[in-house]
Amino acid sequence: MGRLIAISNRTAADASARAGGLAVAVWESLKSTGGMWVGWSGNISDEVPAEPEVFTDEGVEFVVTDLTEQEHDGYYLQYANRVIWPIFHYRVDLAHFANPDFSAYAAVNARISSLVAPRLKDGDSVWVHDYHFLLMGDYLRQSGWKGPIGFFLHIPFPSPEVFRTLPEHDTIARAMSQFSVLGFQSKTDRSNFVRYLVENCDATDEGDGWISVFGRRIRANAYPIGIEADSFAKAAMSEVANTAASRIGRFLGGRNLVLGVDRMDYSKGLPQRFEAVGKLFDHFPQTRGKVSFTQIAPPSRSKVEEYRDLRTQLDGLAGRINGDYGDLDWIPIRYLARSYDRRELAGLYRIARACLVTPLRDGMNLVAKEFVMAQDPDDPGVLILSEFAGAAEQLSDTLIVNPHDTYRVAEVLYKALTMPLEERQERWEKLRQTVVDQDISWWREKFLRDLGVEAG
Ligand code: ADQ
Repeated sequence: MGRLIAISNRTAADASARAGGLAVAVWESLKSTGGMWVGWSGNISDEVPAEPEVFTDEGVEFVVTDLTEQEHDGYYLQYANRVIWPIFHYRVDLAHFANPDFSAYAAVNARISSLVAPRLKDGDSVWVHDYHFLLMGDYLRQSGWKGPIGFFLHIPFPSPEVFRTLPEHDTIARAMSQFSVLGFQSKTDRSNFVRYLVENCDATDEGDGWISVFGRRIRANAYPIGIEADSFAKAAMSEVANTAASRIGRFLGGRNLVLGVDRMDYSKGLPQRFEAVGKLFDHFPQTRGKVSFTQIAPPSRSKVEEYRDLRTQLDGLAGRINGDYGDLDWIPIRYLARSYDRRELAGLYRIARACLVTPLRDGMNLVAKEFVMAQDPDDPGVLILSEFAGAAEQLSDTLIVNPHDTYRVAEVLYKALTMPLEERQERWEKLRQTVVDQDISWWREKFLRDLGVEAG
């Protein structure tokens, strides 16, 4: 059996990083094949290191390298996070176009590829992750590697009209066509990619996932990512979860909890969500004093200007809504800009009457699935989910909203808060079944099977 070689911006070289669902899924596949994981060490050094750091843990070989300040800025902060991320999330208005950044992005793709190529052996399969490494297939092919290369995109793939706003769209699409299997989160993302190839590259969609393009046959499919469903359900009943639930319970004093949990990112629709909660109190005055909304959003990418602006905007909105509606003994909106342990989050999900998962665009959104798994079957809360999250394709039995339509979101939130127990249970049971059936192992096995890898 050949090895599996994973490439991602960050690896789980540090055992504590193996806690999340994705890291666990990749780690388990690598362990079962005696594989290798290649990526950025997370450190910055003055010069390009002559050699990567190489070490083995539980039979998995890690190959990680520092980036120089210039590489980190051009590849990671600028091109990946200020060009690809906004455009792939349909925020062309937030993209910063600057040519040298693409060179830095391409150079880091090439450098990581040069660490991988000499270590590949016949029978190996490569699995590249995410938007940081869209060019990796091309560089690996240039090095002479003819074996399978899979690629999974964790974020949306935009419609061809939006993708074409990326000045380097042609180079990127050609490079992506060098992968053997391309995985997308949703059917919509997959069809956007294929439509681009058909319209711009003379590709043919042969059906059953096969595309012929540039004289090659490649596969492109939707593989919606899942969570460790059973383990999350257990986490929600742990001691740590109970403690977190009783702490917030003391604050709520019998009021209903509406919860939001997101990395702080403009794709998550947080200002619109705050507006919708304000409209709930405005148009449904019977909810005043009876409902508290808590948004948990740890800052991310705070070196990027747009993320700092978002924080300021949210502070202003929460302040205004609390000023307008709050009372001596009631805070309508609470905003906690910090991280919580996964078991604590699970406890908060479990006690929430409703969860607002309303991104403007999201590849999948794992919070939606975590919320479902954390519920108490005797009294489940209600998930309100954006139609623009990849998760909406699988979780169509929940309340689906357009996050831009804030008045409607307020109405749907009211509906959730007043939904009879029987309806909540019926909807939840269907959602639970889907999240359990299509969990993280299902996702990994489905992708690796198409790549031709037998991994446990
Ligand atoms: P993200 O954009 O990070 O991931 P998401 O899928 O929601 O979005 O995952 C966030 C994870 O972080 C969840 O597991 C959540 O529990 C955790 N988290 C959020 N807030 C937290 C907090 N305050 N404390 C601790 N943990 C917190 C990208 C894509 C998504 C895609 C995933 C996986 O943008 O669309 O679903 O990758 O492919």
